[in-house]
Amino acid sequence: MNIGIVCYPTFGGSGVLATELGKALADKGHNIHFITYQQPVRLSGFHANIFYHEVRVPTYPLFDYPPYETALASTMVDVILNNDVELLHVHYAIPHASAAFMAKQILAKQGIKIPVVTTLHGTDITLVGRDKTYSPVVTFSMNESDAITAVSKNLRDETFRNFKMEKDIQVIYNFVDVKRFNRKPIDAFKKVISPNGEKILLHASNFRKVKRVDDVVKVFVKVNAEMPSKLLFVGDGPERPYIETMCRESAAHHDIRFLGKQEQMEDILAVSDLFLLPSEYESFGLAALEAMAAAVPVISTNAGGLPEININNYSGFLSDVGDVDDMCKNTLLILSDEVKLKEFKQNALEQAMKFDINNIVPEYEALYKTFI
Ligand code: GMT
Repeated sequence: MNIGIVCYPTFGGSGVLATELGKALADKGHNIHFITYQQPVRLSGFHANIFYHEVRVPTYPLFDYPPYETALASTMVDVILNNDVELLHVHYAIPHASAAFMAKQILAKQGIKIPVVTTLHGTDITLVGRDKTYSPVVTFSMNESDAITAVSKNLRDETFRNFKMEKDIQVIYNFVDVKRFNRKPIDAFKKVISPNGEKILLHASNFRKVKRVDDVVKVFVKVNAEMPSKLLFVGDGPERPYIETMCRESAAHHDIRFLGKQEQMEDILAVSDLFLLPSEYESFGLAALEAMAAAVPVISTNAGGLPEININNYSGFLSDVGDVDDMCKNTLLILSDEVKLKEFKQNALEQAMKFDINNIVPEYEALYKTFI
């Protein structure tokens, strides 16, 4: 098949998932055309079946806001016409679904029918998309898609609750390549981070308010007072300066490191003992799944789709949003007992296997085949 994939090229979960999907489909022999404004971060190296088409948004003195959506729709039309693309798969509704609708209409005038699959990822529905500034366009363009998928049951339900849907929504979960994430730790790296064998806790996100990164710090400060431990932060975003200040002023500041944006997550996960994700909401929690694939148990909230992935008292623990004491108690429970830690690590890996790339990608292929 010849598939066009539209996504955000950044470190966000939707872009990561879309890129990994494209790579997996290309490995299976499909031709994949990425249409984005920048090379996606997880797309590197050469692949015979992968093509990258950059959306250029020319500036003009009149434009305070260059019309990205118009440039995107025009690029979609151009790529489809010149590469025999048979289906467009857009990730994150805003503005990709409405741009796809526009492209579809332009092509229909030329007698070309292009099916559009829209995958909802989370904040496009639960935060931004619900805002009345965007809601009418998001509702319309979702309903005009030929198929809609959501990354968890919770996100599907949230979409039905918040939008006037005229179409069914298929749940296709996020996935992970377990083989890639289940790595041996690099001893030298571990030694640098925890020279005396301290337990390593990890948080990775885009440091937005919805992630409640301050709760990570609160949990760690309590844990650190009870046991020798280190905290690693991966990622960057608007809350980071505030979080860095909070860390500096805490009693645990010597045991906290900010690694910034990282591409080799698997190497960092391989040396980690526990992953913290205290989000206010997660449609799925791809970062938690990647941790579990590296046999790292997860301490998370029970918000959104997280209970569909992280199983309480099995692959980790779930707490109410903001219940820092409970998260601390659960962290200590896992980390202070080597037998328990080993058991949780094994469980986390087993749980991740249910979402392995080889189980989930065929679901997308089957969906495409209903249109092509
Ligand atoms: O995690 C983020 O904030 C980025 C965001 C995105 O849209 O890029 O991620 C969302 O999509 C991921 C992939 O489907 C999900 O695993 C994340 O849970 C979801 N984030 C939220 O719902 C906050």
